[in-house]
This record gives sequence, structure tokens and C-alpha cells, in this order.
Amino acid sequence: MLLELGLEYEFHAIGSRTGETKTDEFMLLNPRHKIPVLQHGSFVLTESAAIIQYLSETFTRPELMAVPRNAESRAALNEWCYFIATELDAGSLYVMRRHLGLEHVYGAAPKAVEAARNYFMENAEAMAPRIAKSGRYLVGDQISVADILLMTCLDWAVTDRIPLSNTLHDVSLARGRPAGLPEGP
Ligand SMILES: N[C@@H](CCC(=O)N[C@@H](CS)C(=O)NCC(=O)O)C(=O)O
Repeated sequence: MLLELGLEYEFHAIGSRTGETKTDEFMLLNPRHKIPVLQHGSFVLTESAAIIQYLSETFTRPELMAVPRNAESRAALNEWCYFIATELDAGSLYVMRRHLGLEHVYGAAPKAVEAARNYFMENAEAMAPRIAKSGRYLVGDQISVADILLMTCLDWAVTDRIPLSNTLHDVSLARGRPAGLPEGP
């Protein structure tokens, strides 16, 4: 979001599970020892979705990015954001991440991993026709917070080799997949 908005920023590389998220200094910023954290002046914000939404509203560039101003269009955008952040990310991909790759922290749970993979596919594919129909962006004809959240999940799914329909796979390629990531199935 910082790049999309062309903002100048200072990046501090803090590695997860390296101990860097558990220093006294970092724990003052986020007592849950999680990255990312945004510091904007004296304002400190955690939770990636909240961070990108805050940036999009604080540094609004109407010519670049959709930031809904009325309740209905904001609700339509939020519907996408909450769906992606809760159902696709936290409820599916992050369950897989926790129990496949981070078993030493969260424990092995192969059945949960399998169920989470299926849950991702079912939910993403249910929305695939709407995602494809939306055109280049999910809401209107400009990029929004929802597109950044969706692309994060689709890139992650492709990297994790979760089977995607041609529709979703094409969306993941067409809507700005960063170069250098492995090709999907
Ligand atoms: N819901 C949070 C999740 C953040 C999160 O889980 N971050 C991981 C890295 S992707 C982390 O900081 N792990 C370090 C730790 O648990 O100590 C968000 O979207 O910001």
C-alpha cells in the first residue's frame, strides 16, 4: 500500500520467530509480538488489513485508489475485505501455515491442514465467478484495499500449490503477480 500510494517510508526488517518480535522495544509496539507494525508519527497500528485501510484513507489519492465515502459502497468493500481476511487468510491459509511448516510452534494437525485446504478451495471457488466478473479490480475500476488482500491470498495459494480453477489462476496471473514467485500448478 505504501508503494501503491507512492509514499516515502522507512522500513525496519523484523523477522518473525527470530526473537526480534520479542524484544522489550518491539513488545511496547505490539504486545502480541506480531509483524507488521506501522508507526506514523506517534500513532502505532498493528494488523495488516487495518494498516492498509488506514493508509488508503489517510493518504487518499482518488485518481489512483478507490476509497468509498458512503455506507453502502464501504459495506461492499468491507464484505470483500472481511471475507478475504477471515475466511481465506486466517481461517484457511494461516491454519495451513501454522500446522504445516510451523508444527514445532503450533503442533502437527494433518486433518486440520487438509480441512483448511478444502475450505480455502470451496470458499475461493464460490467467489471465483464474481472475482472474474469484477474486471481488473474487485470494486469499481480502481485498485482498493480488497485487491491487495486478495492478491496476497492468491499468491500464497499458488505458492502453497493449492489447486485453483483456471479462473482463479488466471486472476492471480493477470492482476499483478510479482515476478520471481514460483508458477502455480
Ligand atoms: N492478523 C495479523 C497476523 C500477523 C502475523 O501472524 N504475523 C506473523 C508473521 S506473518 C508474525 O509476526 N509472527 C511472529 C510471531 O508470532 O512471533 C496481521 O494480519 O497482521
